[in-house]
Amino acid sequence: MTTPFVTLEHRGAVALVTLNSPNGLNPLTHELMTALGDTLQTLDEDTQTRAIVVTGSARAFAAGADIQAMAQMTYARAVNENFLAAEWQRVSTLRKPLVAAVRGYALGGGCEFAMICDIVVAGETAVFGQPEIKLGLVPGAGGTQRLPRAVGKSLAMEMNLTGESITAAQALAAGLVSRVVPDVDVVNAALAIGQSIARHSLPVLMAVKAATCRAFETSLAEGLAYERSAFHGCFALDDQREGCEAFLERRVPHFNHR
Ligand code: DAK
Repeated sequence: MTTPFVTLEHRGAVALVTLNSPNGLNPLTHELMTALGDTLQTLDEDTQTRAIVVTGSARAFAAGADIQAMAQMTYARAVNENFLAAEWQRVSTLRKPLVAAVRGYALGGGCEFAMICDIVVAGETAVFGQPEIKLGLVPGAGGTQRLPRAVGKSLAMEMNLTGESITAAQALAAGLVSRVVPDVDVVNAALAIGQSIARHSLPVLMAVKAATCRAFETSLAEGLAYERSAFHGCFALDDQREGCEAFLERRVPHFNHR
């Protein structure tokens, strides 16, 4: 399912989705977001796919929402048409693990989309920022919510209020990304993480993602109760029995994703 804006490749149970705008900056236009949403939704429903890697070009993961479209936007249209909300809702509610492989600019919605992903791998020259303030805008897809949860209040405030970007090294130190690798190795590093994820049981992977995401949305007591319920629920799966038996028999488990 390759479109002019999004390229899709399959590497076994790992899907590689590449944002693909002509100048490599990947402005998140309506067309690109629709193609991305269609692709990710299809992969989320595909039982053969267990992890998804999303990347951009060497120049940019994504340079944010389409400033051409926003330059002409009015308050009435933004509210009445629920501007950007529906297409972003689709990419932020996926159940499968998403790994972002970030090279170059991840700005505004580009940084926010990386934060929607579950794991972020960055190239050494990657740049993360929320420059919306320079456009007279508040970040709209998590810059004021996911960013402080990821990097803490002080750095999030500095990024959101100044609009200035941070480097990959700063992003690693702050916890925005899980690792930094040479630019040329970013996609392969993300694919390797994807392969390491994809060897596990699909329903358990989705349960782990759901429970971990819960940590950012609820109290500790409620999150722990959710986790305990998810843990108990695993005993309904053949894969739980297989995983434990394989350990005891000193062999590799063969999960059937049931
Ligand atoms: N949109 C449209 N065009 C863009 C663009 C963008 N985001 N970014 C770059 N371009 C265009 C430039 O206008 C230029 O077009 P031409 O003049 O060639 O026609 C071309 O791409 C090349 O750009 P530059 O000449 O500027 O290239 P440089 O290498 O010098 O600089 C740059 C690259 C990425 C640093 C720079 O282009 C830049 O700062 N871009 C803007 C980054 C930015 O401000 N992004 C934040 C946008 S606001 C929401 C969901 C999402 C959002 C909000 C709500 N909901 C769910 C409600 C997101 C909002 C945003 O992302």
